[in-house]
Amino acid sequence: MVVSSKPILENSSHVKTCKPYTSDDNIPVIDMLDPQAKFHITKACQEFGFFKVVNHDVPKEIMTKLEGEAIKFFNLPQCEKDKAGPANPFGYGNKRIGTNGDVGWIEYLLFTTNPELISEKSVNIPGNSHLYWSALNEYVSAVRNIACLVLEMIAEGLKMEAKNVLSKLLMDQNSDSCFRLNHYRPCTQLEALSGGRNLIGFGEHTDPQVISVIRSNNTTGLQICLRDGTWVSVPPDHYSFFIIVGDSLQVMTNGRFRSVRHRVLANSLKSRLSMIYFGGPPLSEKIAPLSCLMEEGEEGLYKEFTWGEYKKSAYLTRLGDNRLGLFEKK
Ligand code: GA4
Repeated sequence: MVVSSKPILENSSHVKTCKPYTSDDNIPVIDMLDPQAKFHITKACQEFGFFKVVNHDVPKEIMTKLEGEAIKFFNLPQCEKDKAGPANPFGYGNKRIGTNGDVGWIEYLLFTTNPELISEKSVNIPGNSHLYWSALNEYVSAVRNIACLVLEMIAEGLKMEAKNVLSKLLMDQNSDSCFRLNHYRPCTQLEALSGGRNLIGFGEHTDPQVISVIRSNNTTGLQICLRDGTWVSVPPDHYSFFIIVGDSLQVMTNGRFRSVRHRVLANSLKSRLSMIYFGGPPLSEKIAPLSCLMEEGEEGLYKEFTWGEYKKSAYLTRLGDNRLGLFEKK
């Protein structure tokens, strides 16, 4: 095994401080009770690949229960947390992300959400793990429902013939979805280490799946990249969800929707806890532009592939790589 002699943080990246938005005026906010929501969602997916969802019906208790369990876990002594690792890919990970050399100022737990695999035995959570798993299962099923509802609204907004064309991929019992709890400790040495620049918590990347649903505590850190390349900070909102368009949805809409690059910067004062559901299709599912969305004579922008093939290729890349580039028709 090759062990780097450098402390892991020295290997991590920094970015120049960017001008953050002071409010979320520029990030689309979708009110799920608005009868026009489906049209606002499709517009947001095209322009940003990202939006915030309010007036959803997920009870706060479902969020706070899992957050409490996650905080209990991340507050355990390091040797206890290590028992749930290493993340390969599922389990507890510390600083290392993936297997290709990415690092960040982060610790996390990564799970599959496949009902046959998500069980108390899949990741060894120390302590009263029963409470942990019940909070996790309850939260995952609530956010899967939000993801499916959003996908159904997208199908309606894009006037597809059946509203479950996209959501059925996540409802399938073989859906290859996953879930992660990310904990970013405050980085008190931030100034000294990075000379006034920001330390990367989770490096910039796009999500390979169809759609991701993220919520966090009230600590800043998440940033998205706009079409013109500007990075903007997303003001956190404890009880709202943020939706991220993934690479697979970009392909299925033949590039109409945008899988958004995003990243998390470390915060020098407060710890950030986020929980993200990544809705993926079954491994054997063909990912290709949906014929019902193609206009006459429109060329598909991507080569044919299954989700399993894309995932395999994605897991060989570095976080910041352009993973879809390999599948674009030249
Ligand atoms: C990004 C989205 C999800 O967090 C994730 C990540 C995965 C991992 O952490 O193991 C990857 C990353 C993500 C894409 C490229 C590869 C794989 C780390 C990495 C360097 C769980 C996923 O599905 O893809």
